Amino acid sequence: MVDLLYTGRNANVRKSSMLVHLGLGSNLGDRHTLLRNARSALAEQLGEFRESPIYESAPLLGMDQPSYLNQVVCGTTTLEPLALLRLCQALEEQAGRVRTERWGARTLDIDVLSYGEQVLSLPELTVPHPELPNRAFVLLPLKDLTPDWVHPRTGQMLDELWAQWQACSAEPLPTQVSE
Ligand code: A4P
Ligand code: MG
Repeated sequence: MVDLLYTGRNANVRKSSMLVHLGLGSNLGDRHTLLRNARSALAEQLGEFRESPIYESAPLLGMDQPSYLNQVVCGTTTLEPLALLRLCQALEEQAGRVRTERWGARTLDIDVLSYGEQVLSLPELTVPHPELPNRAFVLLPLKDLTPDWVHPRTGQMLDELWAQWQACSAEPLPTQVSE
């Protein structure tokens, strides 16, 4: 269980709750089970928890790695941004993630995609996730979950970001897969 550390009245907790989006990715091990376990753990931590369909895609830049499953989940939280990041990292650890190189294959990656309408640029955390507009495996599930979401820094709607991705990206299109 990854909880308790992140609850209670302390500096990690805010008074009002925020809608957050988290991007899940896995390309090592039993990918579906790893995503399912992460979803159940996050469903315990977030209010009004919702999950997108799962998408499969080749690694970015044609890297020599197994293909990825990706999914976006959303929900409300009173955790402060860095406490939310630490929760994500604790779940990555729990899934046996070993960091060898940046962008290396991983059992579980959980990126903080959005934190309410906040724009944050901290040493450990950039929100919205800077690569969000460049990734179909994030944009498509985001559109499935919250089609009216607006990027708080650029003011762009998801349809606009998606049109931009389609016009500019040479990456292969992810396909929706069932569990
Ligand atoms: N960090 C800063 N901002 C954030 C944020 N918004 N969310 C810092 C999460 N972490 C954030 O991350 C490195 C550092 O980023 C952390 O210490 C944190 O303080 P990491 O998870 O340790 O390493 P990483 O995942 O290898 O790096 P990064 O930059 O997060 O890579 P990405 O963005 O996860 O991309 N292809 C497909 N098809 N699907 C994928 O999911 N993912 C990647 C990795 C490459 N290719 C892929 C996919
Ligand atoms: Mg990451």
